[in-house]
Amino acid sequence: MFNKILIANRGEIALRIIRTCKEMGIKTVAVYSTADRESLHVRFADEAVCIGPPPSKGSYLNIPNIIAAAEITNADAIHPGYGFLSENSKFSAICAKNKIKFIGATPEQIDGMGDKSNAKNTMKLAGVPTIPGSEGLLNSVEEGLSVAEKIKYPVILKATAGGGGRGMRIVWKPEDFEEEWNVARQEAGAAFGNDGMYLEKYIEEPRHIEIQIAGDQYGKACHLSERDCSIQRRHQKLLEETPSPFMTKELREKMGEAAIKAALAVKYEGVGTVEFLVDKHRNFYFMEMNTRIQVEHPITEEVINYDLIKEQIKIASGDPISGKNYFPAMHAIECRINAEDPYNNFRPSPGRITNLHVPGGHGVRVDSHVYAGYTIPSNYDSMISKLITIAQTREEAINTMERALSEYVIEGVKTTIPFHAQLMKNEDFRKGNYTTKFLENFKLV
Ligand code: MV4
Repeated sequence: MFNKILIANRGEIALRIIRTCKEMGIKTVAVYSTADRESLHVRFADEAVCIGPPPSKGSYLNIPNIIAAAEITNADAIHPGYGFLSENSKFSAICAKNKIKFIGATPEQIDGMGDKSNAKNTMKLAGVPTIPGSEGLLNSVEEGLSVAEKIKYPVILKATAGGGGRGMRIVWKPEDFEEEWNVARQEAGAAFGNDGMYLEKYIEEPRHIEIQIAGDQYGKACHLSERDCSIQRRHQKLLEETPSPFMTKELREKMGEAAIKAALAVKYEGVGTVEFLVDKHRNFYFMEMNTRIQVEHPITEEVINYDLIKEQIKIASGDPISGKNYFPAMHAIECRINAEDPYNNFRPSPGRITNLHVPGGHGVRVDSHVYAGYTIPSNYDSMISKLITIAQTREEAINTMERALSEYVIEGVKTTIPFHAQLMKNEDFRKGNYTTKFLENFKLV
């Protein structure tokens, strides 16, 4: 097992990782920018090293400074959390070169999944269902038109270097194809330095359902059931829940087996997520694979009673997994409480939290790094906390969430609490009747 882990992140996830390390008897090193001097991750870690100025480029993305911090503190592993360097293949390679264990994927796995057309091809060869479309990248507009003719409109052009909703164009009819193709390629070239495009049938009103997986060094992989992440706004998730209200026992088994195939196909070591699009007929298709711990991991932890960060660290240190699959015994919901104004296009609202009362009681978990008097810097994401409720049934988890949201007091900044409070009362949400289009028609009053 590791002696000391450096956490190359900030905020709630840095705290989350430090907490598990403490329970495992592993020493911790925090790194921080000058904007985070007063942060709890700095105080809770055994040691802390300042790595640069507030902009991420100079600090949380500054590879030489983070490696230097690991060297001077004698850390034998680095946990990257999510975001920042968690899916940076160069960083993964540099850690390996410096004999520091990167708690995440190999450079080959990161690059293999980062190229979306390549990832899709790998999954197709492994027998994971993929969306009908072009075989790899398109070589010309004519080829695109002919594939679109075959699979029928609407179709979607995707940048192979995109992902997470970036670099996509929907094409509804052949007359529009050439124009969309030109715009898409130009945008992808400018944004990613790579204008490779591929084509798929456009799935209308899908659900985003992802499967949590774990794999070890000994060729074993298992799944830990699903999370429904369909409640998103402009590709930003606002609420996640597990089990998915759309799930059936049969679909879970099929999607779970497909996710395990995906993990085995890339010899995945650690915890990861396989994202699927699910259509109204419950056909499911591989979308992307995330080679990191995700923001929404706590809801899975709560319904299967399993510490995913601990598992991640154990796998990285060479422990085998049991290989058995895990199924939800409870229902859990996560609301992302962000410093954003939901009445004003979710505009970021950084600043000082002047007064704070955090909800508690039966079935409530709050993962957060903030305290009364804390200032949310404008340099990073605007998440204040993840409010998670756990209950025997979905209805009870929603009722607990409604109660917890009503107790939550955060003064000094605008938050997404009013949005979630209204969502809990929404009839379609209550019925579990929602897709990725749900928030487009949701009016906050
Ligand atoms: C799609 C799609 C419909 N059809 N692909 C968005 C994120 C990126 N990973 C892929 N995305 C989509 N791909 C086909 N062939 C619809 C989306 C999509 C979406 C997917 C998941 C969650 C929210 C979404 C919002 C808009 C579009």
